[in-house]
Amino acid sequence: MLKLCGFHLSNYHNKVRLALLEKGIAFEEDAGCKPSQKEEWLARSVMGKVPVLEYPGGTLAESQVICEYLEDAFPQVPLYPKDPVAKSKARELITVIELHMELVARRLYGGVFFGGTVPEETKKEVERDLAKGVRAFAKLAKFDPYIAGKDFGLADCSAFVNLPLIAMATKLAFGKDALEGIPQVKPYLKMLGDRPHFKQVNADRKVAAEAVAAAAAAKKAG
Ligand SMILES: N[C@@H](CCC(=O)N[C@@H](CS)C(=O)NCC(=O)O)C(=O)O
Repeated sequence: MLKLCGFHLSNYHNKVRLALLEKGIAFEEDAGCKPSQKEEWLARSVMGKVPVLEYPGGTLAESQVICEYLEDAFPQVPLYPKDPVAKSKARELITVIELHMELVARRLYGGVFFGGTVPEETKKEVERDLAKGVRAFAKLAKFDPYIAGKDFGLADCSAFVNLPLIAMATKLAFGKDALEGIPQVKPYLKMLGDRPHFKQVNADRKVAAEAVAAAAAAKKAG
């Protein structure tokens, strides 16, 4: 049986969890795994990150690699279009969201979500680089009604976990949501949020966020 290891606050864990649920694949979950550079975790996750998928005989890291594996191994419910060009366009969209938007905005998270500060230089770099990612996203996103076109798919799993984080982090860092110029984003996320599996993953994320906030408050109170 496959096992997804990570935690419910992780956007990348949640992306894979959504793909597993939407594809109807039976899996176990260990939502108590944390990133670590210790040998013990590195033996399971090559970069020490989460998520990791355990399969009989080994582990696989990197959420997109895991999702591609799931597509190949469980083709019954596809999350990519059949047409090679449409499939590549969906992948292009995922790359823009994750590499050119989320990974860029991630440089703000320590400061805006975890009580640190974001150096002015970093803010400037993020603003500059994120503008390019957002421009590319605006060109590629279809909202028809799904992000890559008429059919629901993996690009929607990625968009759902990443766009709200990017919006929230930029609002906190710059006083302006980097996605506010794309008015379709909010209704689109709301539509996805009504899907039962998305509802479940979001509810679990909220519970995890509340637990982290409560632990931080308890630590502060001494
Ligand atoms: N490219 C990786 C990113 C995963 C990632 O950044 N996970 C975060 C948690 S959401 C993590 O493990 N961070 C700790 C670290 O980067 O060392 C993927 O798609 O799986």
